[in-house]
Amino acid sequence: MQRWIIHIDMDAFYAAVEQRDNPELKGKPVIIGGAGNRGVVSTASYEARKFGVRSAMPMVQARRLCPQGIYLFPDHRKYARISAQIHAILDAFSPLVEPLALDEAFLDVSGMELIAADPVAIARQIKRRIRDELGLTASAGVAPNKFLAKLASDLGKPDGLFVIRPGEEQKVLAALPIKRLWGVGDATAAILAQLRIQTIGDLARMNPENLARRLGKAAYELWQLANGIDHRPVIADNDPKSVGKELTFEHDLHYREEMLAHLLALSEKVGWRLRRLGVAGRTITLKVRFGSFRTITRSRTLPEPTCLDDIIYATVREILTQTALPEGVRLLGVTVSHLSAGISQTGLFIAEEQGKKLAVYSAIDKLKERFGESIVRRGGLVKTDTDD
Ligand code: TTP
Ligand code: MG
Repeated sequence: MQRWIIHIDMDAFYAAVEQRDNPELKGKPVIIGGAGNRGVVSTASYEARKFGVRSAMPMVQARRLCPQGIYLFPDHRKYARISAQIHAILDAFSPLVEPLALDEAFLDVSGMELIAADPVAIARQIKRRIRDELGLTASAGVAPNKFLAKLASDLGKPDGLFVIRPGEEQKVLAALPIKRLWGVGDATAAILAQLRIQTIGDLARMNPENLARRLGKAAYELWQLANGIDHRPVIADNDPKSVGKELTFEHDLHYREEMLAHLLALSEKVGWRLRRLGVAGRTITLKVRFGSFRTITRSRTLPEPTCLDDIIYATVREILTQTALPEGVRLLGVTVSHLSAGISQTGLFIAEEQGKKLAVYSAIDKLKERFGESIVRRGGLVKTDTDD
């Protein structure tokens, strides 16, 4: 499956927020930064950048370059609040979102084109929602990996949407200065300059073994980046140890049929949450609390991880069959643990059979997202009182 990563980065973030909240600042050179002699520029509006003002520059220098600029202190609490709103929007587009900073994040949208829009359309939708709901502009980069996606969002700034498709890596990279590679600072750039390497294209053409003699271990990774190769996964920041759901009944249950109906509903909820998080798990646990409050848990570990409702359900059903029920049941719970990440990234650990089903589940999940979790249910399931 083709990997697709989107990198989102807000344009002149702090300055854009202040311009949004104070229309008098629109179209003007706005510089946000610290006070005092040692204060530095946090960011500058694009109008101020025309004067040469840049992030991390001493404020005194900025004032010299742009005396007519409007200088403001940062309002970090406000930016954090808006950052949370941005990330909430991003979370709606992929279960695999890796926040990098207040104003930027990676999204892995691989495979989503099978069920929703293609990656470029997803990027366009994200930009539109950020503009419509927050009144701010973001730049998006769409590419087969993180390095290229981050580069792409920068190449389109401001309000950009820059796409690097597989096969276009060399064309985009070749003429860029070597410092655009991650991990190339002044020291590495100086060594490379001795080898007459100025551009990413120069580096890409080198023999990686020769390079390693000068640069050591880092050489191979740099050479890969220069050739547009980057296997690093997008890592979602919410990294749960387990995903579970339980339900307490108004009246204790005495019939296994009834319990199974509830277990199916719980399995569907757990499966959906796993898929939304982009994870799958190997250990399935059934929890039973009896009328007397005595509680037991029973687990099974599967040969391979799953995020599929019917495998989760089949497992808890089997566990229930082998569990003695000497009294009425007050609560049932289903939990999946021993999680591994990255279904949408690689699909690697999902066996072929599961992979096919995953496509079907993905379509169902889309409906659930649009119409609410209860809309899609299997036939024959009794209505349940859920506790969420
Ligand atoms: P950036 O995304 O690097 O910059 P930006 O959003 O202001 O501008 P653009 O992306 O369009 O080039 O950083 C995001 C915010 O982080 C920025 O608005 C202010 C803050 N910041 C600092 O406080 N100090 C810094 O040195 C940098 C680079 C950013
Ligand atoms: Mg930014």
